[in-house]
Amino acid sequence: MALKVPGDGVQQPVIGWVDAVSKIMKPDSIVWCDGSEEEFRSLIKGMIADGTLIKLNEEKYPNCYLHRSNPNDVARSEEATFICTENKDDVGPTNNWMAPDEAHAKLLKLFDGCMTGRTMYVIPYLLGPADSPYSQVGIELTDSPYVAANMNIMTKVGRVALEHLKDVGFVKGVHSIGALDPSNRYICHFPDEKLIMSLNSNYGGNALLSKKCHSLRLASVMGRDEGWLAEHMLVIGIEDPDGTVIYVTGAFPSASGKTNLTMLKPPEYMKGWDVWAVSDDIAWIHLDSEGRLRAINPESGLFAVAPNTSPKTNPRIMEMVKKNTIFTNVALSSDKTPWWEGMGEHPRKLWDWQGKVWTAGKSAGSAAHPNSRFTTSIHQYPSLSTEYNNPNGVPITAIIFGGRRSELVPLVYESFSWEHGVLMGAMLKVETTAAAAGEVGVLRNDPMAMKPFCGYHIADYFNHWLSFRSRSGKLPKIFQINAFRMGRDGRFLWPGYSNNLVVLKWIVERCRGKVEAVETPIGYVPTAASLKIDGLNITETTINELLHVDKGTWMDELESSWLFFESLGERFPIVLRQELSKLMDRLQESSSANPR
Ligand code: SAT
Ligand code: MN
Repeated sequence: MALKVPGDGVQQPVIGWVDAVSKIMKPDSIVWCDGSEEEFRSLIKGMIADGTLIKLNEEKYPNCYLHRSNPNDVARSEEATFICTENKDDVGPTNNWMAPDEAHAKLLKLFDGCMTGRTMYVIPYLLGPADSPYSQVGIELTDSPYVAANMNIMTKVGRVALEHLKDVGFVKGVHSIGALDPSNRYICHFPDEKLIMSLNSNYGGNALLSKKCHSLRLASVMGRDEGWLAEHMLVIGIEDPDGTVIYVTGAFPSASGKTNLTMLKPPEYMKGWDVWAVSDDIAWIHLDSEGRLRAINPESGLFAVAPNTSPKTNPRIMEMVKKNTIFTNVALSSDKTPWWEGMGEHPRKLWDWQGKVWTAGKSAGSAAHPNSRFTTSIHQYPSLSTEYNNPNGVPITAIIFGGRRSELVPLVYESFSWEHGVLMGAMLKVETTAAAAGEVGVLRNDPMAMKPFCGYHIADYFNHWLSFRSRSGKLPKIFQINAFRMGRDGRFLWPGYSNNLVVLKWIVERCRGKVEAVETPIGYVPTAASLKIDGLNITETTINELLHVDKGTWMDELESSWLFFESLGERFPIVLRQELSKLMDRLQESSSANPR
């Protein structure tokens, strides 16, 4: 099939590459995506016609759709994800490795003719503001109209990308649904070629190649080489009652509340405070000429977890997803509205995420898949930061690490230094969630929430973080938070959601030197009084429990981190070894850990 190129403005390297790939994939037709509304509607129309999408209630959820995945394809497939570099040592023990030649040979065979009978969509996308020096272009070739429609929401598709491409190169992404065969599922990254090849999955993190594959795995390697950071972080502006806004980033593992924190609606009792969203998942962070870290959001949309979002826990998100949204693997009520666990009262009649009739108390499992998602434009969010599109990004005053820990980690604490903060991030362990295939609730090392996303040796990544110390005297303060600590009765101690603004307020005030803390062996922990606020319904005993630093369990934690660091071999930075020893000494010297 001869390649037809639309109008002018498509550069020769793009044409040459699309032509070469199409000769292998052999699609019946090729559609160049322009990112228009019209194109989106036509993709949707086609998918409704062939059953890929179900149209939802137009009155209650205008322009909203439901997609049901193949049950074998509902989360990221980490075991099928590879980094392909010449030298195996460069990917480290937290990644799967495959030699580039072997990967190319294997994939060439599998990709051969895989788009026969299908349309190949050419999706030029821009990540980041149109006029930013930090933005990047990628082109994804896919046979999935679901991917094409989602990319239209998640990125800036079309001419805007091709125009940006004039100055720089582009990341190449090739994706095919194939036969959705899990035994031949591959998500391969080739950092040296700026190439991604993904086959046999149609799930977000495996198939929307702009997201984890480009914005994190490949971009993290570019960041290492060029002196910046690509992070699995939210970015928010926190406004105080004086109207001053400071920006913070937060690294939390998948499905641990990043979107909820980004879209937080202040509680009634915190008049004058607000939270402005810049990013809910990914931050590209560069040093500016004055030595400040500045973050941009490469994405234009959200692909976020639905369960537990409700008018009570997060009214702002509920409003946002009521129009122009694609839902994936949620349940469906008889009035064709979406439903998920934690949304509120259970409707009388319901179809589960696979389309089977579901009855509360009788049917097994959950009605919505625990990793069910919604895709929606970030521009629909009413509290989007006015700085969202600032080409220079927003200046970062604090970095927060977080995640799910039912014990050990206090509600919030601050590191003593940049190096100690990097250790805090490196030691991050979290309970696994449904965002990746595999067991849920298992504690695993997830340094900086980047375990599944760092495209190179994690010890080199720690070194890269440490290198910022010598490059700037204005680095952000580093904190860790944990809203998931449980009491002996197995219940969450902290009310979470909008109340998390109390924790953010403490962080803001620490950055301004306005609030006290107790020096403990692990870092600066708030005094109970500094978290007390009229309206926050929690006893002082519970606050103390949330802030408790237990010497014995911390010693166990350090030992297990030590083992993890040992497994990283010689590349593990000596500075972090020293920080860990210092932390051990401080704990050993203390009688009980919280001197209060
Ligand atoms: O499925 S994604 O990888 O896009 C989301 C996540 O797991 O963080
Ligand atoms: Mn994520």
